[in-house]
Amino acid sequence: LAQKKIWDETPEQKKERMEWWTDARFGMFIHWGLYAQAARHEWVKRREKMTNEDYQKYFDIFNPDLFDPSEWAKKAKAAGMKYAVITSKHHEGFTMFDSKFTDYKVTNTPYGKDIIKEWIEAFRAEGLGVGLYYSLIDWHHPEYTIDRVHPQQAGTKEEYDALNKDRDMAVYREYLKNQVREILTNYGKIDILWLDYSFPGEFGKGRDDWGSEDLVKMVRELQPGILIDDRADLQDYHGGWDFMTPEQYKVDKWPEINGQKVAWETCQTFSGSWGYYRDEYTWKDNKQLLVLLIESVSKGGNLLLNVGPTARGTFDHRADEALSKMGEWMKYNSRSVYSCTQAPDEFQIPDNSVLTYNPETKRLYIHLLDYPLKSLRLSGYKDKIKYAQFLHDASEIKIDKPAMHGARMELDADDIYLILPVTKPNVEI
Ligand code: JFZ
Repeated sequence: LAQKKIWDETPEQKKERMEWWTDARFGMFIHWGLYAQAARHEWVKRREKMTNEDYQKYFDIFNPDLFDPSEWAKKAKAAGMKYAVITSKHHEGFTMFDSKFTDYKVTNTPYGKDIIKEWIEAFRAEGLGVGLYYSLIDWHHPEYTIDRVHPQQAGTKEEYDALNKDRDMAVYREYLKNQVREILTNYGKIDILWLDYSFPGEFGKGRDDWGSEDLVKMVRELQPGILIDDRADLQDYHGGWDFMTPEQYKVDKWPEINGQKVAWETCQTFSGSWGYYRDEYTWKDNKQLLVLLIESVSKGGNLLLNVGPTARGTFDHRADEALSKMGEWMKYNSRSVYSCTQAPDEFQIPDNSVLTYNPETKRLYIHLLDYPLKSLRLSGYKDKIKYAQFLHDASEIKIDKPAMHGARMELDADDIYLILPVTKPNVEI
């Protein structure tokens, strides 16, 4: 079966279009909307079965007086991130940009200004790539057919149909297309479009509900350089998407489709929810976050690490601390991240470590998750390594046989040993 074509491009052209992003490896996700005020998950409206009337209070008082996007951009940059993606509209249906097609928008709240415009200008000014998340799902639009699990709880197919008899997805489809056109027309060059999400099935929604084929064609015409995620249900379309988005779980190996390795980006939260959640205490520690980044790169992928800003427009102190820790590590170790990817198979992975590799410089980076005592055995590395050094201070690491006075250990002729100082250098992980 021939693939349907949305975009004409050779694999080489695609690789070139995506290169800044595959080199970048590390970005910031930002989930921000009215739900930041509830401060208990971006799905709060659904979880607590709130009606539009219940939710209205968040619209009426939205006023993030401390919002300083240039401060956010500086923090992202200091953490080592090269791009960022912000929610221009999440499932709640509220637009953080000025739109001609709705009144349910930031410019009609007490804040009164176009947050997306301010955000894009500030992030661009710091040299970061800019991306816009746009929710396909919409819990506010009057023509969007209510999804099965909803405040009004349609259980059976009949109940579901009855609930939606006066709603017309074709009208919503047009609305969503109009808004995507707005965000890709009014703010200059946009690097990434992050559509979210499809859930095909009897009660589900997918490409036909969103008009994905049409939508993505328009996106490519408006922004030929843009990168699009894979959540509009267009897997089988050439040009329908650019990267896969495994979420909140670890990837075992570089994902493939028909034997071809595909570009991917995992998005991850600090604490579990995406929107600001004041009372959530399941925060990942610094090492876990670093390992997420390193492991992603080691399997050819990117990490999009999420911050959920508060309703006043600031980052939670726990997010600030985590970001600055990442930044400290990146200051010394980013060379093992940027432009790096999975190491060639000829390099066996030592215990408790992760390998990354820069194919241009042909440098191999060994990330020791657990610092070994005195030496590191590299099985089968003989004649493959010319020189070894620590990354944080560029000090030489001798390649030698380990000191084994009186020991009767067999040394494999293909193995080499890195002779390490006893004391672990004072750097993160
Ligand atoms: C979606 C959103 O519902 C969520 O609020 C957040 O924005 C996140 C980034 O994306 O959640 C999803 C979407 C898709 C899957 C899981 C959660 N999925 O395909 O497994």
